[in-house]
Amino acid sequence: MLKHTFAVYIFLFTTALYSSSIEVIDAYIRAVPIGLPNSAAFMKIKNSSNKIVYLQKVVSTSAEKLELHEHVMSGAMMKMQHIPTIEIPANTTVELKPGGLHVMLLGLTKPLVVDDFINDFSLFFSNGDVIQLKHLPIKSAMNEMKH
Ligand SMILES: [Cu+2]
Repeated sequence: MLKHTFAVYIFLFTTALYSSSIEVIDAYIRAVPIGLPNSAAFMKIKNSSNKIVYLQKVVSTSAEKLELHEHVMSGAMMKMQHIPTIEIPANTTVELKPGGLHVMLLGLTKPLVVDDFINDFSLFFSNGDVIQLKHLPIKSAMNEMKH
């Protein structure tokens, strides 16, 4: 009985110790027709800590290169631009969405087919958090219109 209680205590302690202040919600990758080299990933990133956190790096075997991008106005045209980090202010949720911030996938290594999944997609944050998405859905760009 004593042993049992001790095990529960250890479990609670480690859970509290490693509980993350960063949460990734509603993440998906945009499906693209076969032959197109690039795509993008979108999601909401929630920072429930009292400190600013930066998304610094994304690693996945689904593309040769992954970059953090934003959209900026260039004259009358929207243009994508590579940025070093994505800032997640304290106690704020930042949305990566079409026409805004996104994770750019350059040089796709496999077809991105609707209803399929990407099984490795890791996000590295400045506070040391690493979020590994193992079931990242691939969705049609048409779904984006519904929002
Ligand atoms: Cu881009």
